[in-house]
Amino acid sequence: MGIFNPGVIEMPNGSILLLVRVAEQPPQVAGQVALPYWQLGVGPNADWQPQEQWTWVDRRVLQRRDDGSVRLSSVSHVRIIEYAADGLTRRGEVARLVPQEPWELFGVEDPRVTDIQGTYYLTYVAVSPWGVCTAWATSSDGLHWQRQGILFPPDNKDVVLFPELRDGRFTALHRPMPSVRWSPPGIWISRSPDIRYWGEHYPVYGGGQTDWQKDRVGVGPPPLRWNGNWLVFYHGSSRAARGEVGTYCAGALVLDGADPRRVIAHTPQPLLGPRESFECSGFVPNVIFPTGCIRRHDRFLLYYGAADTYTAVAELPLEDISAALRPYVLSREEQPTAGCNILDISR
Ligand code: MAN
Repeated sequence: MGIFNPGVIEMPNGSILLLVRVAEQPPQVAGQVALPYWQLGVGPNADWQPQEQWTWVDRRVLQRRDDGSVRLSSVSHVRIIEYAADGLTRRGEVARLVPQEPWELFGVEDPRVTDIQGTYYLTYVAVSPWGVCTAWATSSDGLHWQRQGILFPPDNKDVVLFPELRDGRFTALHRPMPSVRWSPPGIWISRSPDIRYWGEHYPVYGGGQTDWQKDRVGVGPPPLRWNGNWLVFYHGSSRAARGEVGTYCAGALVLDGADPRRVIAHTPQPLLGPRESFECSGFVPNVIFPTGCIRRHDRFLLYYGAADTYTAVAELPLEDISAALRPYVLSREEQPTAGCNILDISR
């Protein structure tokens, strides 16, 4: 169905590894819905159930009528593809990560990789009857991964680790998704002395006041150093009619280097919105979902999923990002719910 939302590693020898999400859908059978899962140790499989018992939430998600439980319409695994140092010339597949744990039964999705002191830390979405968790794995070479279990319990995704420890602590940005909508799902920060036990939770950014990011926001690639502060590329989605997904665009935040809970600057307009045909049509049209980034002198290569179908890359000159950034003027107390319209809390 698609190959998208890539995590990126720049190897010491200069080559680039893309960890891409491969999504598959089972064949449709008339009068039935196909509910895919990964048969552990075997491969992708599906349950077929009577169509009248299920309804579509959107193209990605089905909901059971009697108890409201949900299933995905596709099941994903990760393939690791090696590219030349230009980040564009494909050499070939070098490894795979397929579901193997009970919390990965409905797929592994949206890998992000952070290099921390010479170890690669992979955070990825693990979907199962337990819900949408973020799990993690480590590697010294980007090819062989040791699974480490669940990092954040459901529902939580868009989890990235900072590449540096601060006061001896790991820092993560993540996006909890409570089922009760006090405000649109926003980006939080947490710290850990050992990456296993997390605390010091604090909301960072709730989508600002602009329409393109009013439905939800989530971090893309790991934070990058930016003039002593942190540059964070993220996605924001607009509110959509029921049954539709909305438009996903990429923006950037600058977080305070001394206190990354504080947003210093943001991009009121998207840096990158769907425009090309491969971004505007596909399994989920109008999606730009950044997940990896490497720096090349005066520009970034931003890797992203396009329309939940393709893997794409955009060159962003540093000066264009500088020009798009504006001071973030909301007080810290206002930030978490900045995307929430208090008169419209029905969603
Ligand atoms: C969710 C996830 C992503 C996906 C976007 C857009 O955030 O399922 O993997 O790319 O939606 O559909």
